[in-house]
Amino acid sequence: MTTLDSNILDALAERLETCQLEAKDTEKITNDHPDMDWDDAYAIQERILKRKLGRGRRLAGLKAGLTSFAKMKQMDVESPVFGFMTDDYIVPDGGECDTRSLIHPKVEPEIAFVTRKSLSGPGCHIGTVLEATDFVIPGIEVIDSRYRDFKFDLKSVIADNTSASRFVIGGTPTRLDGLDLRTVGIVMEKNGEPVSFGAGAAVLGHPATAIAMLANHLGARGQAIPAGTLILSGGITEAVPVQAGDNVTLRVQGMGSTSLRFV
Ligand code: OOG
Ligand code: MG
Repeated sequence: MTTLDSNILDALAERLETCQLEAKDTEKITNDHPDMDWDDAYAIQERILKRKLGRGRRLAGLKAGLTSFAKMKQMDVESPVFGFMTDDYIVPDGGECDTRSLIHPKVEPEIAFVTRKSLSGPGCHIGTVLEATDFVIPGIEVIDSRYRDFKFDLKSVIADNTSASRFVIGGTPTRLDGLDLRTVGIVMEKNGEPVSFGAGAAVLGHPATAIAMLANHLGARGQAIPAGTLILSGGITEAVPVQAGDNVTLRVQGMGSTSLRFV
């Protein structure tokens, strides 16, 4: 049950989406609404999605965030969050990302899943996810909190669609048969220098756990993850700030690489 009035939820969605569209920051919304609850936060996020779909945008994927201890520690929060990406967030592999449309972008190395069967909760677990996965592929998420100095609490960041702003996937779509995602290594490079290192297990012990948590989260709302959905499973390491001129490449063991350039 939401606690905020429907007009207030609409106004907060408009405020946050306008910040995104105009690349301007704002104070975290819990400053004005300290008693808002989780349902309010997700209701605001859902209204942002409705605004975009109403303008003809298409859903491009779903995401889990704050799924690694490195990320939770970096952002000083303690549990995963879920969000969405629309088609205008897609950067082609090797393509450009215009920093003028962003506030203070950071990049995260992630493993993206694509499902071949629908996943629903409650009761979804890593086994269900592995069985329903078509392939995994390297992905770099560009996050860009609409909150001043990237400072927020969990409810504020959920309402702000978990800072989602752009993403790129590329490399080799890889089947899970015989692949242990826990020990798959990753290296992210900025301008040719390695800046982040990690392995799949950094994400909740196994990145598929993040997908199961998303299915269970949606299940509690009467929704499911459809077959053919792209899902970002969450940053393996801390996010790294970027600016115009930066080139970022993510290499994932056995899965090739994906990259983008900031202009
Ligand atoms: C929230 C989004 C975090 C991830 O992969 O952990 C996220 C943030 O840190 O701004 O996308
Ligand atoms: Mg992320």
